[in-house]
Amino acid sequence: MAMFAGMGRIALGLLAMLAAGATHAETLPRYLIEQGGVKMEISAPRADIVRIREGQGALPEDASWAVSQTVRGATVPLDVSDTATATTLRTSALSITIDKATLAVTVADTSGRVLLADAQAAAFENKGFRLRKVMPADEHYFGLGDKTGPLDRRGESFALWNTDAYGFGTEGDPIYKSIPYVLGLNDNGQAFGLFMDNTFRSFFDFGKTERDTLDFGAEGGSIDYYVMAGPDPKAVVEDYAYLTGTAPLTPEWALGFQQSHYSYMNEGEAMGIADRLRADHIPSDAIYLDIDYQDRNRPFTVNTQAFPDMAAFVQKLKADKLHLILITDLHIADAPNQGYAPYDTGTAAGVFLKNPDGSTFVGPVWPGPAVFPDFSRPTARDWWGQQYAGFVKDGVSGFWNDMNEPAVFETPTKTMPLDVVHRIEEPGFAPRDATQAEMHNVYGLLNSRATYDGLRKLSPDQRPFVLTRASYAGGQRYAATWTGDNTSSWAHLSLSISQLTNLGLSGFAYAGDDIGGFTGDAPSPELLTRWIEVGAFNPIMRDHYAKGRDPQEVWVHGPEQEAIRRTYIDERYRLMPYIYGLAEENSRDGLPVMRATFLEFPKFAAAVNQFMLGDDLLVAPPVTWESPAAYPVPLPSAGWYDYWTGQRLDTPGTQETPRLDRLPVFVRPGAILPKQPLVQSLSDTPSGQLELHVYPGPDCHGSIYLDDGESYGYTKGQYLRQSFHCSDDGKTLTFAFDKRDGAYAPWWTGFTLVVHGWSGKATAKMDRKTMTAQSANGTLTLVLSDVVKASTLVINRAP
Ligand code: MIG
Repeated sequence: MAMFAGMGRIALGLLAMLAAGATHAETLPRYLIEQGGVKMEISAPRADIVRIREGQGALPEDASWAVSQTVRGATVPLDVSDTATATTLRTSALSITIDKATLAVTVADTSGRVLLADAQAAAFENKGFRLRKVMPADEHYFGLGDKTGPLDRRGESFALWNTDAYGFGTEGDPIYKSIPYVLGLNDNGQAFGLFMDNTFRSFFDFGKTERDTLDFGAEGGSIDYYVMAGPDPKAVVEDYAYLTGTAPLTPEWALGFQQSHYSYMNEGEAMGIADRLRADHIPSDAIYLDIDYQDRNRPFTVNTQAFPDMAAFVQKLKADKLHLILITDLHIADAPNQGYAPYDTGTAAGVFLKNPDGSTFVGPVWPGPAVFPDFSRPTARDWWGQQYAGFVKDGVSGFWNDMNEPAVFETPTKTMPLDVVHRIEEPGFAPRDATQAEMHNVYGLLNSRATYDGLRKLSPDQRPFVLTRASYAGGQRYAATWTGDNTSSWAHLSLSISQLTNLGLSGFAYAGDDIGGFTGDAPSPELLTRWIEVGAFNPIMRDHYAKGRDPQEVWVHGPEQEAIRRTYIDERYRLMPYIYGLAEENSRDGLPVMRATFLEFPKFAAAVNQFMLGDDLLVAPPVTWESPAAYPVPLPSAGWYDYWTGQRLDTPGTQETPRLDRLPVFVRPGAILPKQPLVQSLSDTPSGQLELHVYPGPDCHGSIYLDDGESYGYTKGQYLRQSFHCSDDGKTLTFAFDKRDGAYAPWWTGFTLVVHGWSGKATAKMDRKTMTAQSANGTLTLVLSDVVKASTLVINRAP
């Protein structure tokens, strides 16, 4: 196989043609076949991922906004074998069979499980195409980002066309993002992945229109898709992360509680919110300013009547240990000769999108007539990045990219005409003009990419925080996201759970929704309380709401509701070592922070609304929020623990009677959860002991990850990582500390082990030291000094 590695395309094509006619096995890096004017190329960037490209007359351009050139260029050898009617290509994990007459493809794994099979060969229609795949009766479908509807997409159909979907319904479609990636899961818990890398308006139809057919396609562009083998769902998520990348590690403060409103109108109002958060002891880390901080809604300006000194305001917030996040929309006011620098410098640099006749496209948005940067050009992205220089200098910590579908007012399409001209200057692509029809769905991703890259340049040692509304596959590399303008209703609270878990499966580990709801009437006390409870276990936790309605900060419904809400926010802050550890894990393997239960337990039939935070916590909200009736909570096995009481459950499920102050959360037997003392802001260094909560059970493990939470020191050894394991034979619990890794110094004085499900006395021994300990309320507490070396603690249950 090595001999093919350096060969050019033409030689490969020739070899492939030879291979196609040969009866003996051969090995090729890419397989090419042509039939009836259709050219098809099959390659495997990795043994468990196959890429299929097809075009009429010619193969499509080998280019992508989602998948890097390195990944697209990678090939593992394909073993080719032939029969009279079909060719089969094999990697160590996959087998791909192509019908020579029709080019219909069947992808199977080496066990013979069919992952995805053509019901019909690809059809080229108008300027686009359509693929029809067999949809097995026991297959369920997930992914597609934050599309509405139930978690499982089976029986639904979706259009992918980024849309400003203000007040979208629980079945509303299309909404803000286009992530053409699907995870299939069968009743045996086996999964596969499918990613169609196409930015044109596209669709996925999961047997809604055509029974038992998974139908997908696009209005333009070419056929370029990947099938991933799994076989378990986590492996598919990791495959997709390999293709499209992972989210870079967030600044830790962005995992704290964030308060936002459209809009806090002036400094006094915003400081009032900051001060109240502190006075009421609501742990929190960020405040947002929405469009009204600007001068006449012009991006990168400040209304100095309302905010006389942004740098000074940032310092005041900093004294309250809060970060400031500013909205920065991409619609630059069309304001020539007015001294509006973004317009003047952008025009001078020629960065704005054009009409087909070469004039600049102008469309009305918040500032009135506006022009739009052409983010597919590096010069435009650099120019955009520089716009942040002033705010970064002022000390602003994060930026919010809204309206980047892009939204345009006063037009029924809610966006710009399809013939607006973008210019592609990107490695892999031929330098060329492209229409809005091609670029629309990737525009939001490119906007957030420009923001992220700009911030990286402006403050090289600060991890950026960017929040985007629109995006495309791979957008997780640049920004966190939220689900847009939801409604203050129970149905939307439930919807948030399926949206955020599907976003997590689709690469976006950092996702949140407007807690309490954005549109409609302000939430009832119960609705806001429940939403905050659930939000405490979401990756991003932001309370945000629209103009012209009653406020919905944590305190608005009086002390009783506020106390419940505070309990949940407090708990999130105590759990921050666990949550931050999940974020760090995500940066390496792409596993989301908030998880569909099947990611951990592929055969477990979870109830609606159940979800997991990492691999240890299972959150089980009521299925119907307002009903006082008891509801069943299925659990993956017996032995799970109630998070709040620490009590071990002997059955693989329980009943819950809804109580407003209780959001049921359960802990995996075998979990070791790190928790820290409560702080009011993540800028505060906790003091005291790090708690390790041990929940004895099988596969007992946990870990801690720590760094300074904001810089890139961790890439140069300034981190702390340590794993823990335990085993329990009923008499003795053995707790093992692995050797600590990394140079970052911990804040804690030592570890406090809290072992749950314990009764009676215990003697414990570590190194040569013996201690006795007493349990209370079912937990055994052991206060230790810091443990840096590999060590074993043996805890004997006293007879
Ligand atoms: O047309 O900036 O989704 O979060 O508060 C509305 C004002 C524009 C839509 C965002 C919302 C934000 C609002 N924006």
